Amino acid sequence: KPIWGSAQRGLFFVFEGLDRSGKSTQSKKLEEYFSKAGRPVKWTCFPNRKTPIGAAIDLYLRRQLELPDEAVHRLFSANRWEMAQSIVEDLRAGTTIICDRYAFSGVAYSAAKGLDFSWCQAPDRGLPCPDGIFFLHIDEKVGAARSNFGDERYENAEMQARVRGQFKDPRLRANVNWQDVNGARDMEVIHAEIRSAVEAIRQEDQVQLPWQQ
Ligand code: ADP
Ligand code: DGP
Ligand code: NA
Ligand code: NA
Repeated sequence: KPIWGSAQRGLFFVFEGLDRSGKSTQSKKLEEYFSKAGRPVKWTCFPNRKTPIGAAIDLYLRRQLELPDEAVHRLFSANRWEMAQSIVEDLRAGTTIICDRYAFSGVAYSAAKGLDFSWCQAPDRGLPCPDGIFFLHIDEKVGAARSNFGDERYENAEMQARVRGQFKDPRLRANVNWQDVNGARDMEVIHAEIRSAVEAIRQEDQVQLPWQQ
């Protein structure tokens, strides 16, 4: 029985953007909005570093493990696939899922390292498709002013600039409900805008499209 099209199912929202664009802040605010309203909700994130595959990804990001770019790309995708069934079960049970990063980061970060864009999309095809993707835009200067880079792989200006370029690729937005959000404003203003977009999505009860068909 397909989950899509059921009025009772939970909704699946994803937050995307560069490091420090406000994904964690905004995704947790949206979770709080749902839970305060008594609507069943779960917050999650990718990479999920708590699974065995996630543990390998964590070592890789902390530079304690070296892997070819292709191999780590497949691990990030597998990390989403290992959670896919529980996401679908939660949605079916009526729980809304709010997720900090998803397959869009997967493609943007790996393509930024020079891997072929459609090769990067392939392993994530068939994953549960979000009802809405909120892409938080911030320019380099705003990101740099928010805090210093950490020590993890990818946390440097050159890589972030390349990821920024990849996130502009129209193939990422094709066939999905992509919502561009100006992330350089007051966090409550951003939250209010996202909240109304979420309620609009709920009321529309959209017909669901598969991921990147
Ligand atoms: P991400 O999850 O995208 O890396 P965070 O939500 O952790 O980003 O935010 C990065 C930093 O910027 C945090 O210190 C956070 O408090 C701050 N921040 C988040 N949103 C805003 C905003 N709209 N304006 C100013 N600072 C913000
Ligand atoms: P975070 O925990 O949100 O800071 O993410 C950790 C880092 O991993 C961040 O720099 C973004 C990157 N990342 C997230 N998902 C993927 C993915 O699927 N593939 C690749 N290559 N990088 C990813
Ligand atoms: Na990070
Ligand atoms: Na975050």
